[in-house]
Amino acid sequence: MRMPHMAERGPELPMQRDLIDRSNASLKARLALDLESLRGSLQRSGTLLALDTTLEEIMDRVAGFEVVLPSWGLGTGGTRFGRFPGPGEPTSIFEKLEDAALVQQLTRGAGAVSLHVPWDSGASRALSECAQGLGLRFDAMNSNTFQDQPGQRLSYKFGSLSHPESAVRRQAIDHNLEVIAIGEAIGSKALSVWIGDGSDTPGQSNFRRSLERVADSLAEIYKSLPGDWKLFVEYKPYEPAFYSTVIQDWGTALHLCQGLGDRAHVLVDLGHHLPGTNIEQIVSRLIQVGRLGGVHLNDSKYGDDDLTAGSIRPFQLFLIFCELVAAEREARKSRQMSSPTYLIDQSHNTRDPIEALIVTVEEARRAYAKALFVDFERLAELQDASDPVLAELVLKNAFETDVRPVLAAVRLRDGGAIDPIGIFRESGYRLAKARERKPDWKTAGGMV
Ligand code: AFD
Ligand code: MN
Ligand code: MN
Repeated sequence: MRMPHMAERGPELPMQRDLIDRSNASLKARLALDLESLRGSLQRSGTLLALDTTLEEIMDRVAGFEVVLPSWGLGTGGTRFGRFPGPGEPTSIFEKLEDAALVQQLTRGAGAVSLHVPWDSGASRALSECAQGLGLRFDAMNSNTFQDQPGQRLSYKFGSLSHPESAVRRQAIDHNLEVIAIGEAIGSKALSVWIGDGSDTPGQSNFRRSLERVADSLAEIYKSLPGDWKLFVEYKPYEPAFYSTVIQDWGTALHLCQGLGDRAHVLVDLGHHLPGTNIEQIVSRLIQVGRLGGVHLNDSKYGDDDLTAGSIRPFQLFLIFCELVAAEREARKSRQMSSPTYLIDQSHNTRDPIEALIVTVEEARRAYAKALFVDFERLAELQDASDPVLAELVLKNAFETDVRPVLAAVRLRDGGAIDPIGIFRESGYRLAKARERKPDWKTAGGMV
């Protein structure tokens, strides 16, 4: 008998509750011991006392830390050489939401999804209902003017928002307005703009004219932004353009945002930096000028922007979160900073996307939790006393705290899984989906 399609039978949570409960029951006792041993070691070292906090308070903060799942990260991505989709991958936005809900059910740290238009097209009313039923909400919307779509009137080959011809710019602007309209219908509150505009050879385009044109195009979009929306401007040093990118770095993105208005913010994609860049300092600068809108989590070894967050440079990820946590602390006092959006932006080429996302939610929370163990007051004293050795140790001590029991205990407390990957494998979810879902070789992934 054919299983009714998700869109037909209405949403229900994808993972059976008793499977999660059974697995948790078998691991609970060990987790409790691990948590107590961490508490003991934090008490012996005086860490909790110095931070004037409790493990429970730390757990509450971690529970409040959520990442947004990218719709394009739920299918197998690809490289410019090809894509190797696996059986049971989502073939529609509804099925992507189902998979996202599974990640959320197991991790309890990923209650929102970010859509990419036109990769994710579909009836918005049905979409809202489906998301609501699954306990998900929609975060920032992404427009796409870095590809030509079938039947598109004018090509983006030589640019979109910066194109020398006004008709092409108009088309790209209109697309962004359409994305805002879709977002409004489903409760989103932000538009993320990333453009591939740039040049492949010196002389191909005029640096200043291109930037002016992007500024003008963005101003048109900003004018139509609903009052309670934000505009995120993302930068990238190269690719797909290999000589120059129009919005190539945070300076250019900041310049654009400052020209637009208060609701324009810079989006920092961790992989969009040249090797060796001090990203934590960039994050700090943007916080300082009140323009950090969000972070796209991923990692990079060479010039890529799609490896799992924290997989290559976990210490750097931790340092970035230190800046964010420090700012959060200060903002709590002054009630200033609105928290940035934390979104995963990875392409999963050889791993199961659900597993890769589960691991990434954990990585992001791990870096955040470790940053909560930094004694910022002590750090400030050591900085003022010009004591680099002890200052570094304050950071290293926090970084070396094994927060795994905290993360697992938070998941357990919130109804998630102590061992999400184990349960996912045991459930045979993919296999079941492979029978139910029709393979679609064209399903968009993160090919960019
Ligand atoms: C690509 C870009 C950029 C953007 C994403 C979604 O490199 O990171 O955020 O597509 O548009 O990965
Ligand atoms: Mn990105
Ligand atoms: Mn990217």
